[in-house]
Amino acid sequence: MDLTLSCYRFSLPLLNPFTTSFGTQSERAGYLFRLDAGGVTAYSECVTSDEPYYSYEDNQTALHIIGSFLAEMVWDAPSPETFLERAGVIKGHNMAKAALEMLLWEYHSRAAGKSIVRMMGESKGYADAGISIGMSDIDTMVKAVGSSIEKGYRRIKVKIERGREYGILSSIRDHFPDAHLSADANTDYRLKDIEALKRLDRFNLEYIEQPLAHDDLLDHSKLAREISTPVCLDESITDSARAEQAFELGACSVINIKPGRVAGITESLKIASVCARNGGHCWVGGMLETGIGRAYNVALASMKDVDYPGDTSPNERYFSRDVVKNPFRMTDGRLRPNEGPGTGAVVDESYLKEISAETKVLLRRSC
Ligand code: OSB
Ligand code: MG
Repeated sequence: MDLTLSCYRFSLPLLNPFTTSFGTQSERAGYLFRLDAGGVTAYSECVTSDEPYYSYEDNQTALHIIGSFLAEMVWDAPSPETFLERAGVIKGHNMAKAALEMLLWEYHSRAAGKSIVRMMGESKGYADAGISIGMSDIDTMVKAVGSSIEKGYRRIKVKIERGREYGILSSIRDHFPDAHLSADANTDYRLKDIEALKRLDRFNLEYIEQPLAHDDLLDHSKLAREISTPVCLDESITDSARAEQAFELGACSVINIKPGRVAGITESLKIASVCARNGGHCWVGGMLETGIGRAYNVALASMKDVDYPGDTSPNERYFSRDVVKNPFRMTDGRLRPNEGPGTGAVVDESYLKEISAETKVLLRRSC
């Protein structure tokens, strides 16, 4: 069997710039991966971006780790489990690992003629859709919340930052007293800011996402005891062991699962069951993925243990034209995962070439 692993360096402009407490993103630029073996083709997406602001990984570190270490570990198209055992020798770099782990999930489900959803486990058959709204002036944010509610999104999350949290959330609450609302701080606060966070209790948020440092559990557990708003962790949860520790400490009651952040689908599924076992809740987040990464996220978000609406919005929210020919549509605030085989994403190969500055073969083997 001949095997080829290749990557595309792509960029796609976002319809609207996306502002979080760590900066503004106006395009999605990164790497897509393709595996060809035994007549089967699979695609995946690495969720890193050009800057190491969300986490320490960025596009360059991911390509370095993949090109220099991980690529050779997929020479025989191993199962995701076997790949993770091999990759375990490398500390961290979960986004780089996830790009290949997910590629192997898709490869094996395509080879078996099954959908990735069926390979993952028991599905609800749909994913409840929420939206993540970036920061801008208050009027624009209030309008964005209003139009998202009209479109049928089941949960509205807004980005906040130190000093702007009260203004943003009080205006939104004034206009939409009953909205299912949450706020994502992307690590902008510390325990010394606790008074500002306590003042948010009056807004009846579903949860506040990652208020404190990216690698912290202990201070979150102290915060969670002092505020009535439930705490949701994103950046801090890097694997299922950390998820167990978070529940043991009382650091959170909700987890935002991003397959990229936790080295892929295998660990994402484990985290979902950790949440269920501990009486917590979870949902699937996003990293502004193209239709390739989105197809994995929607499949995961449809799993039975994923019980809250996620950030998995339909493709049209992000790009005027996506790299897939079959974008997700939202009906009644829900997306249906593709039927497959694999993720079911139908990649528009000529458009993918158009948006790619470079294509590179990382591994070619006969086995
Ligand atoms: O913290 O969830 C986050 C986007 C980039 C980096 C971090 C985050 C996000 C989002 C967007 O909130 C979620 C999405 O719509 O894909
Ligand atoms: Mg987040």
